[in-house]
Amino acid sequence: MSKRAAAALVAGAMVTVLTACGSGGGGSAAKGPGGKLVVGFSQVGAESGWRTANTKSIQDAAKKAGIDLKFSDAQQKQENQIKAIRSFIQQKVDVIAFSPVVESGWDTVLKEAKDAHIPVILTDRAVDSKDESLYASFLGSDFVEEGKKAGDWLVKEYQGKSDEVNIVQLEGTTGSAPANDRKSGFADAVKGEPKFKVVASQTGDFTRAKGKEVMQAFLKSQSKIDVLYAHNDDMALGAIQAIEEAGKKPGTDIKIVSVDGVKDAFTAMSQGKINYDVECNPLLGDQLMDLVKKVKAGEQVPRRIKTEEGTFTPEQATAALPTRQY
Ligand code: GYE
Repeated sequence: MSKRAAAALVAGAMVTVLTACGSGGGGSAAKGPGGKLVVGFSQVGAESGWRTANTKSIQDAAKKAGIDLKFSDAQQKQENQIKAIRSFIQQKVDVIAFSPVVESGWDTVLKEAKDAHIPVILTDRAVDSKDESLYASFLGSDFVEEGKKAGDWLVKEYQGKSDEVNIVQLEGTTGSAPANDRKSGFADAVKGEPKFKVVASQTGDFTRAKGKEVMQAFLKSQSKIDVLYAHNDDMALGAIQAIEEAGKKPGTDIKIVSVDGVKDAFTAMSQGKINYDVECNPLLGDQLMDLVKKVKAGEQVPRRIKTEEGTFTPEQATAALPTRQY
């Protein structure tokens, strides 16, 4: 890089710092009891084991960091999240954090927060807003990468075999970042081999009940299913019940690859019912509280912070089970 380009970059970074100061230093925010920082957090809901672990992590971390957390559960509805954010703005919280249930439709309310000089941090899921000044940072997983890891496993599992592989897919919440990205990452990984056919794909809304219901329908409508790809463990666990009730063996008659890596899925893996699990780490609380403090102090923070995560075979899951936190 030339010296001039480097200087331009530094200047750009400084503008970002100044902007962050401007939006973070609202100044008039009402302090919580004992002068604590007040954070409004809008959670997606309580749809999965992953979500429960994520909520606990955020609540515990806030307590530990001495932050007054105003927690709101949106019950998987965008309108509830928009209402919660508006109420946080009215209450003049110091920082707003939220995990957007879907990717689109946030610009108006984010602009309202910006106009009120309240910085916003996205956690877990992203928004598709073009205007990057609407939020300070996004902390969460790379969902495309997760989908790719699931697809890469399948490619290896069926290496050297030429028969058609019929795949059914249980998608996450329609329009959500993890559903969109896990679908595209997976499709990308298997697209080089025409033997892989996604014969049915439908949303199970990231829940066990819906996962079971949709799998029951797949089992009725599809004459041959070789593989289930579930966008999260709860849907995979629901589907396992449907497969067993249909008199088939999950993990053997139908191979299962899933995402999250929650304890219940590891138990199912130790029983041979799930063949591969891609980890998605819900324990974002400490990192989030750290970010909140920095943003409020007007410090420069990275625009994107990715969570580190791995993958699990049944043997690895069985070994990890006794110490798994979620
Ligand atoms: O995979 C799923 C949850 O956004 C990463 O949401 C999260 C997803 C997670 O309901 O279990």
